[in-house]
Amino acid sequence: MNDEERARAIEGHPDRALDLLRRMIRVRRLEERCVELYSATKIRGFLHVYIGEEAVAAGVMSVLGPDDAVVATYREHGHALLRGVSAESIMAEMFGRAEGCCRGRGGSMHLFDAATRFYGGNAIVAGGLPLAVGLALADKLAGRDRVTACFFGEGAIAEGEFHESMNLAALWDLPVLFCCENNLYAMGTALERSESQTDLALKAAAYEIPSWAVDGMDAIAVEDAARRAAEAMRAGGGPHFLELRTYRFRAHSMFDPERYRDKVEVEHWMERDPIRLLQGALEASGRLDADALASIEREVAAEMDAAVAFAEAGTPEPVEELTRFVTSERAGATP
Ligand SMILES: Cc1ncc(C[n+]2csc(CCOP(=O)(O)OP(=O)(O)O)c2C)c(N)n1
Ligand SMILES: [Mg+2]
Repeated sequence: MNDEERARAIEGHPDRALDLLRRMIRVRRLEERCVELYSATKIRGFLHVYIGEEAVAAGVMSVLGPDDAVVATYREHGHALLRGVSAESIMAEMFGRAEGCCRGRGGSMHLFDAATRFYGGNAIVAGGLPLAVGLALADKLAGRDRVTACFFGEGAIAEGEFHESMNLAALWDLPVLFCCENNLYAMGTALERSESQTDLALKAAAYEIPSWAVDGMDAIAVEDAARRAAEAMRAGGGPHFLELRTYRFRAHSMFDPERYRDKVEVEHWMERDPIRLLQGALEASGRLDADALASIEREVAAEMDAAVAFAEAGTPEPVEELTRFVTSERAGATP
């Protein structure tokens, strides 16, 4: 999408564009807090931030309805937030508090919330794909008109689960929106070092799944592609695949010395920061001024302050409860 096309899209739907900006700012500010709190050892364990990739979750999530389902990876704080899991419940989970969305037992990589149909938070690379296929199969068998959006990194493409999932989704015509977040690296491994074919849309095409490559730094382009795919799927068009070309601005996780990519490359991508890109386009179209932006930032800061305060005041999971929920507590379930 060039500048003119983006300006036209903003003119067509100014509220949608502002909403996308707001969504991305919420995700960015949430994760900046997480990084600070990690350094202050309030958050422990692994932490993988999505900073730089926000346009992907913001764009896709805005075309889903409340009955649709979402499956994500361990880089999922933003997906959970935009799906409707509260910042308080996410932050409490990060802190390992009983008030967190998984009672503090999941942490950063395993956010989960059945009420919003947010099915994780999956730490196993490609592990979410068969889950998404199963959810979509259940919906199809029950005659429910729903879409399951499945987010995964390009590293998942090297896994057998990716190929099995694509095949079954296509074979059974299941409404899965495969959203490949291609940020060019799987930990320290560049895509061209692990794949003979780096055009990922071709992989989906091999399974007869309609697939498009999308500028993943442009929230409007992502939303537009996701909307077209979701509409086709709701009309019975079967699975669709989006390759969202994006970049993570930070290290893979908090323990990554980043020896595999040079600063010039990172700076080059940072020039296309998805938040600045959309903010600039909105300003140029006269739909956003400094006051309006400051007011979004103020509201988001208040939301994140409240989330941190909630997590701080939360209760650590009681030690005597640690083995609870290892097995089901439903009546008749074997312990
Ligand atoms: C099956 C499996 N193998 C290896 C790992 C270790 N691992 C964690 S993240 C990661 C890289 C995944 O990269 P990608 O799918 O591109 O996602 P990104 O981190 O770039 O978002 C690997 C290999 C894992 N979690 N699961
Ligand atoms: Mg990757």
